[in-house]
Amino acid sequence: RIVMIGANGQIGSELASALRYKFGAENVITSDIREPSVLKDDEIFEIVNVLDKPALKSLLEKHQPTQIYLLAAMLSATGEKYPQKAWDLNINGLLNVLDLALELGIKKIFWPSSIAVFGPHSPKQNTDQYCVMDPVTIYGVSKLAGERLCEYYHHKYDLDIRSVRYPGIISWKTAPGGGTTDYAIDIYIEALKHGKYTCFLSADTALPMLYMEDAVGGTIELMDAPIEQISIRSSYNLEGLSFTPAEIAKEIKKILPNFEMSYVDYDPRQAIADTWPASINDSYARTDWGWKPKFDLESITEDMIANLKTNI
Ligand code: VAH
Repeated sequence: RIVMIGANGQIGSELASALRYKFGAENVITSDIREPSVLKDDEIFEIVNVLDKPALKSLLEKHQPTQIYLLAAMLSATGEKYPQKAWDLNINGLLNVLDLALELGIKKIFWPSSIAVFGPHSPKQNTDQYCVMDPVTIYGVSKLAGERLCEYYHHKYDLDIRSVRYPGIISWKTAPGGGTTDYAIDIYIEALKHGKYTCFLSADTALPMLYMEDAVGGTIELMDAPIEQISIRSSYNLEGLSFTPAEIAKEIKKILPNFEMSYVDYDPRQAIADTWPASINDSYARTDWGWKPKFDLESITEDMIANLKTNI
């Protein structure tokens, strides 16, 4: 049985659907700080704040999960507006989960890190699993510290915590949550609604990205892998593809020929994106548990536009 914390977010909501499909809705208890906008009859949801340790403990004691998925976090751009809150949620939320898992004997945990753990002195291209990491956002700092905590709790207490460094995630089902990579979602919505988009990152800003279907599939592959195959206990590098705003605009124009792209003069998110890698070396994930993304920019663009058309 699974308890997922932060189930209303961009990744949590789609990961929860996939887990319900795989294990049955009765075995997936989702939670967040407020009710989800949609909840089907067979879906189980409870309101809990991951920072309220007693409340979290009673949720876990009530449902007796064998696995916890912790998706609650404050992302990069929002984190720069409220750095103390971002640190508190991202780190103390993780510590509450780790310590309660120990106390209640819950062995298996999924916790996402991010390519935001890399910084200005990390290699820019094909960034390695192990390299200099000097994150400049509080989000990246909290995810790097979180990785260290996860590795420590694994080696000290034998907790089976598994993690991936998600790149920018592209999806159409839920609105993005305050990230620097959100332009790669907004652009499709704006292209369909208004035929144009003013991008907050410069045309040549290449970033590592991943389509939601690949992100969810990869996460479940990681969690399903036999424990002896897991060699990374900080967090696995993961990439679907890398592209620039100019490249995604070109791909959209193949389907919407009248689409017009323009760029803002400056946006604070550019300063964040400039410290992140352009592409990631995810060879450990490929070797250890068979990671292989399915979507490229062409199939992402087709899928996004087809689905958004029916949902806008
Ligand atoms: C963000 N979408 O932009 C998240 C992610 C690598 C980017 O961590 O903050």
